[in-house]
Amino acid sequence: MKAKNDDKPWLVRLLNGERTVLAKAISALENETDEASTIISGIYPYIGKALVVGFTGSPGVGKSTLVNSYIAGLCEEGLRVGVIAVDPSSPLSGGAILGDRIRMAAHEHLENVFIRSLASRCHVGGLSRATARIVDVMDAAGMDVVVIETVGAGQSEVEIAEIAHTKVVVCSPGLGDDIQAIKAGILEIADILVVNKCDLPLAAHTVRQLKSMLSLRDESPEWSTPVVSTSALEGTGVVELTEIIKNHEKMSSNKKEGYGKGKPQQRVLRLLANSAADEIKKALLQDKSEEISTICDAVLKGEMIFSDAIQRLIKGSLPCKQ
Ligand SMILES: Nc1nc2c(ncn2[C@@H]2O[C@H](COP(=O)(O)OP(=O)(O)OP(=O)(O)O)[C@@H](O)[C@H]2O)c(=O)[nH]1
Ligand SMILES: [Mg+2]
Repeated sequence: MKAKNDDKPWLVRLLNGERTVLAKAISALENETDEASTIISGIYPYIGKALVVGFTGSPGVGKSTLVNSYIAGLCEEGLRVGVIAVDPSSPLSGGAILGDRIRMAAHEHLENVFIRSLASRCHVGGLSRATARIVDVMDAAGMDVVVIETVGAGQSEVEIAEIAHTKVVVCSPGLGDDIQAIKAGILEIADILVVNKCDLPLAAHTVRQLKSMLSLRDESPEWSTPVVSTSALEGTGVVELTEIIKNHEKMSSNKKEGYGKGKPQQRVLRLLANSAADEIKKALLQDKSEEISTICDAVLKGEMIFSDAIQRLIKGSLPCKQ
């Protein structure tokens, strides 16, 4: 490995897990600097080893506290863990960045944990891409597990969930917004449902409610979504959750398709597809040709259906198809 990268001393240091190099690489990817593309090309031969776990759920359900307990257990097993905390963009939750840092600070001194916060407001439209790249660079730097924490509120969270091998949807007891948010679609992405704060009243009721909602869902033959009760504050249920995450990972690794560990092809395809989409969009927006305005006019007049227009634009923007 070393000989191959003699011309890239930064890559050798990154692959050895040097924190300063990893931090710099993440910043370059996050800000899409000129170095970003060199970093991506450099790390791709080395990805596909980390297990990627997503924790999502409404604000305040205890995701950070739960992630904290989860990674403490992983560190005790001697594993290296990367954490990406995607902060809510709402100004109402502006304190979350600091809150997350403080709660996770207990691990900061541990050489085996690397935590990075990403502010979603800085990544309009590109949050999932930034997150995917940071996952990859943490993976290349030798993290055994990469945890992504997001607030389950919109499309970007669903996209981020696609990056994770195992999606943990967290809610807390009660009939409030959490259940509503879950009903609104987050349930669909859950591999594991957690009712956190099970030290509070109504937890058992919420578990029953979720189980009955799950019974209406089409389950895959390989995996029946479990509902786990935890109290991140008291540390109960976290060992069980860790075991279930491991089992889910084992199950998805055995599948021929999907995001099981060791299937980096899917991740490269996603990266290429996203980048290709960006390129096509850029080319189309800069294209002042007659053909483009003819297509737009035809759509405006109702003479061409949307899907046909898209097909023509895609074909026209790919040089190989011209
Ligand atoms: N009673 C109880 N409180 C908890 C538990 N887990 C977390 N909390 C509390 O719930 C509050 C929110 O916890 P966080 O971990 O910040 O929740 P979060 O989901 O990460 O919040 P955001 O990142 O802002 O969306 C804090 O005051 C925690 O101490 C639990 O298991 N039981
Ligand atoms: Mg949090």
